Amino acid sequence: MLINRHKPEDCACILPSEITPESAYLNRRDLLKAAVAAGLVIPASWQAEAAETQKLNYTKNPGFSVTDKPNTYEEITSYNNFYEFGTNKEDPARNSGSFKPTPWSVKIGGECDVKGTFTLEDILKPHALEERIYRFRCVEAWSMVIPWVGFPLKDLLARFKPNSKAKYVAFKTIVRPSEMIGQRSGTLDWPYVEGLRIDEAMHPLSLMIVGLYGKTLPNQNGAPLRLMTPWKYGFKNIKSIVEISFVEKQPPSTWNITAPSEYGFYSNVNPSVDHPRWSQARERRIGAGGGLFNARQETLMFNGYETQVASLYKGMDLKKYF
Ligand SMILES: Nc1nc2c(c(=O)[nH]1)N[C@H]1C(S)=C(S)[C@@H](COP(=O)(O)O)O[C@H]1N2
Ligand SMILES: [Mo]
Repeated sequence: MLINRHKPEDCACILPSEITPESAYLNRRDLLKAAVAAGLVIPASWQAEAAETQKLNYTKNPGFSVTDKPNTYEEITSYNNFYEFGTNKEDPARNSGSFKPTPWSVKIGGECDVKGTFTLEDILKPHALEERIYRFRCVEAWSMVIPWVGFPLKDLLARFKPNSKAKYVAFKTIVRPSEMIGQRSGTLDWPYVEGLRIDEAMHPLSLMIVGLYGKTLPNQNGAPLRLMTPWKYGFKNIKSIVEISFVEKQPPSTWNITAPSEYGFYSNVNPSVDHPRWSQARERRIGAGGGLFNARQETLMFNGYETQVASLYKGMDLKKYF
């Protein structure tokens, strides 16, 4: 999402001068594993971090899953965009080790009958978790396939009884500069904010995500709660959500307010509408053959979810509402 410096391709090209010795990449979790392997006695405060991700109970939902080969856990958790922890792809894994996703609560408000602040446990309690393997397409023209664990956003939203003025849903990420090094500088206006039209939010593909590969979310992927709308560019999928509100007017979204000519509110994956500085026709699947010239594949309309979501945008000029 770099604004001026790079073509999207460049974001993934590591120059020899940028290669850091492996030891510099070791995060607390890696150190912990190394310590355990070495038979060292680990202080209690560190042991808590060993249990950072926990196993979840869920059922697989093949009807809502693609059959593409999923990316590895390593790929999904080490190549991230989460500017609260830095702007490079490896920063979130490296810098999020001391972020505390528990305890957590989410404030619900706006045009709805049921409002208040709910603990994560309150939020999750009535929902059965499922695994869905979704395609994921970043606006920077790379992609992954990710086995998420979550539950339909519509089931959560319905509990708060939105009223007839609830035309959009707005989301906010936590602001915690003491644990989020990127928030100590003004790369973006914090908090990161996003929004969906209410019918997009209520679409059965829209998920609240709490895990991946059967375990709770690692911090770098948006612990403990993040959004997933697989037909939209990655940046719509706001991480570490602390506020959800129902609103009448189209809410602000971080990349749209940062660079409105480059990132629209809708942000639907669309190979025929180019970003002003690069083509969106193709994408580089992370992990699919290494090197600078690794395989690119065609980007599909609505990221391959066209039959499910095209009706949401009937009659809209998608070049104007990009
Ligand atoms: N709060 C917050 N949410 C965010 C971002 C961010 O910087 N901050 N980056 C977005 C972008 S650009 C992408 S591509 C995805 C990346 O999600 P992943 O790291 O789990 O693959 O998160 C999105 N959600
Ligand atoms: Mo992205």
